[in-house]
Amino acid sequence: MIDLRSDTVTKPSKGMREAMAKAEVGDDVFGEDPTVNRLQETAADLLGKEDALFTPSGVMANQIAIRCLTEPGDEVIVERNAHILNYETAAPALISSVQLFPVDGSRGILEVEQLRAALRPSAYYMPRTSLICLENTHNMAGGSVFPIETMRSIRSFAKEAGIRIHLDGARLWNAWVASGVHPREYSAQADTVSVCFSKGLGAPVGSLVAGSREFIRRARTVRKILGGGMRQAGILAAAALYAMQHHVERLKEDHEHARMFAETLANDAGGAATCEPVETNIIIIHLTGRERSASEVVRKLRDKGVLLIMAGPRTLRAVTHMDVSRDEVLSASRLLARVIA
Ligand code: TLP
Repeated sequence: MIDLRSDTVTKPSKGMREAMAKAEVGDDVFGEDPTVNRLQETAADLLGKEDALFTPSGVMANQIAIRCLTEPGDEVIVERNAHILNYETAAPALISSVQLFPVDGSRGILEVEQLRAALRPSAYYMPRTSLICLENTHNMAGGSVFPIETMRSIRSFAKEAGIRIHLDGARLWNAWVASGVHPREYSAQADTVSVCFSKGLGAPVGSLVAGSREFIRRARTVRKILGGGMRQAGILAAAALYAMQHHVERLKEDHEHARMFAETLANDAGGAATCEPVETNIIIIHLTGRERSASEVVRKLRDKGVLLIMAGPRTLRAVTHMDVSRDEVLSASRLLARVIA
């Protein structure tokens, strides 16, 4: 099977498994796992934040940030296709008792004027806008990279308005490699930032949230409330450290493969599909022919040995990653073209 459903499907490499096997461990609920501590220090430094906290998932990292940066009854501005709004099971309502206010971005990118319009005036009968969540790269917009200049202007607008910013940087690594902008620069435009090691970087489990020392102190309590306090988690932190050391630069291969997938599809599909511009490792494919639905295409492709996911009734998503080769990506794209042409 050529599995392009997500970059989460990768299996740990031999080198990564060796690093995991050798990891020094301790009880992280007591703060005594040396490998977890090293990961948190390394990531906090890379992200230019005072401290960081290892979490079992990206969802937990995002939800901890929302819980710590809001009060019950607040409103949080998100982009309409954001992961936090669509794929985190109404967790902000359940965990933080907040309401999400979706704003339509252009390829996931929000502009200051839109945020200004979305900001609630101060009135006792209105919710209080307290947080903006941004996503970089933006998953469902097709792996788009948030322009650093736009982030800077959002940051200064938010500061003036007294609103905090959380950055869902599950794939911030891909943004870094594609744009050359250092993660520290992106994360300087937010109060808190989450990153994932289990997507393009190939670790089996693990994400992290970074911010001020005071934020991480509260975040540790919220992680515990959510059942995310782990014990000898150094085995997982070792995979994350290995991933940061060895698997960031190679993301450019995934980006090249994704571009090649889209180009091949454009050549071979005879206008039966169009792709969102490919900036990183995610390809969003819109079916233009009337006769096929996305679910039918997914089924037919599965029979031919290729896995993709549906991103809408007539939209598909393919994601390149370290466990698929150039030839496999090429052949998947040709098979897709054959199914839909
Ligand atoms: N995204 C998954 C699915 O949930 C859609 C994927 O296959 O892309 N933020 C962003 C931007 C994400 O894309 C994801 C995972 C998360 C957060 C959540 O991470 P996990 O799955 O570790 O909780």
